[in-house]
Amino acid sequence: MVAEPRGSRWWAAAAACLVLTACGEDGAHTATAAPAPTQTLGYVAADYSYGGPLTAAAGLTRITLSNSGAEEHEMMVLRVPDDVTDLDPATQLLHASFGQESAGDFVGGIHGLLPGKSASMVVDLEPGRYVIGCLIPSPSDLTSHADKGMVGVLTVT
Ligand SMILES: [Cu+2]
Repeated sequence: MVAEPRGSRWWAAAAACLVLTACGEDGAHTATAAPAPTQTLGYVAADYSYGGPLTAAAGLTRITLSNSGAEEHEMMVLRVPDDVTDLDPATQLLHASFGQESAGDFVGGIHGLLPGKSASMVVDLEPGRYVIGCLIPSPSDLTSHADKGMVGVLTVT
């Protein structure tokens, strides 16, 4: 009769110990599994353009975007296929957004960034061309920001 509660406490202590050990191992594993970006590219979104670098080195990259405009903005990052000639970035972005596979693959995006806000994303940039752009339409005329010039080509080497 006396041994039973003692046994329960021992099991409770053993279980707590196992949980702590598991947490420690899991935390260490998470820390080593996520490599740090090797560079940061900073952009400022305005109505209707981006300020920021149009060339970069390949590698894991943090991209930051700050919205200095009066409208909501985004930055989509589209890897352009190497065989695309006569690149028209706004059209390329539009075709890719409609799922046209030949237009390329999106590697990242920051969406719905309100005026005065900032956000960042991490993308793995391989050598090549990337279209950066914003397809949000202006409330006044429903024209996409890309069609108003908020689009660019980032060349990665
Ligand atoms: Cu925009």
